[in-house]
Amino acid sequence: MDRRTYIAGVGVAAASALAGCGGSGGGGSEETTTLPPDTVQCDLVDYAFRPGTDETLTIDAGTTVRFVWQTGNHNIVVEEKPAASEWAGEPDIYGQGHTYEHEFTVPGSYHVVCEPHVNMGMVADILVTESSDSGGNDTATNGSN
Ligand SMILES: [Cu+2]
Repeated sequence: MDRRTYIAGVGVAAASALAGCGGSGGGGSEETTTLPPDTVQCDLVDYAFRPGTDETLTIDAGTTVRFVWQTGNHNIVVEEKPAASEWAGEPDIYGQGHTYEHEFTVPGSYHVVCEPHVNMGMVADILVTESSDSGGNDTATNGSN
């Protein structure tokens, strides 16, 4: 009888010990920086748009740009844009960590500035090209003949 009680006790202890080390040994937080489809990221960092300042940010119409304030005290003021575009930018000044997204639907050339840093060259050119699926060989349009 005593021996049976002892064995039962060991069993419980072993089970709880197994449960205790049940987790996978990783613990590394895998940071997902994957952007949604048709989205590109533009960092506002130091005194530049990256990309945009040193090189024109070129995207297809229908692409969303995610602007990320990697440093603080920036805004986005639209100085030039296609006539059909109603994009107003992000004129309020935000601190580090702010994000702002805009889907560019109107093809053409855009020029934006960061007002606090325009004198330091913080400007960007964005070129929106016609979406690649316009004028493609779409067989669906060839229905009846
Ligand atoms: Cu700025």
